Amino acid sequence: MFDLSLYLVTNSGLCGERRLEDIVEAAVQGGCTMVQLREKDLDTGTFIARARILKKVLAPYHVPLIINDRVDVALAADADGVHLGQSDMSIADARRLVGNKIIGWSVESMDDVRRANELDVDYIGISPVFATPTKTDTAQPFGIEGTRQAAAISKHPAVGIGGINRNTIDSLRNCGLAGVAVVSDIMLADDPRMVAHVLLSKMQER
Ligand code: TZP
Ligand code: MG
Repeated sequence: MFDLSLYLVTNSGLCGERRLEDIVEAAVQGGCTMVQLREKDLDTGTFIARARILKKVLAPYHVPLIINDRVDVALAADADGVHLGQSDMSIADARRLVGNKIIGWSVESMDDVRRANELDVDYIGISPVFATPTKTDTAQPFGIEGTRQAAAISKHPAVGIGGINRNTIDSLRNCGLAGVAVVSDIMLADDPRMVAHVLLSKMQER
């Protein structure tokens, strides 16, 4: 099984001078329970190489590595799973390819949540919970009430993403989420370990 409690979604554009793998390792030491490698601009070979580096970093912590968008990269690097969106390959095709690896699926509306209930996914990502500068081409945010409703009708564990940080996380308590996914609050932190620790503690106050 896997633990969605605090799910780091990477953005290498936010690393500055630091190495992605060092931020990821610090975040995991602070308590991140899952990591998604999300790369929108890398060529395939570099994407796979980066996935292998993260896999090695995460192995001693037993934290699963999920690859965004790319089933081929997940298979090549033998990652633990893949996270797909509404315009990626179908879940049925992905399932045929990845076998029993983890498949996550972003849902952008209540209709998507109902569709997900009919699909062989392992978790859904409620996207976005709040509007966020990290990703501006999103659907209409679910908000707190929408997130609660989506989690309630989902038969799969649900993780929220979008605008979730140390300031907003408390508002998601008792929303029925299995966890929260965070990009910028951790990626931009001077001390990603401390920020992850704070976020996880706040999630566990539920
Ligand atoms: N998908 C929906 S919102 C988002 C993604 C990848 C970005 C979330 O970033 P942040 O910085 O945690 O708001
Ligand atoms: Mg995608």
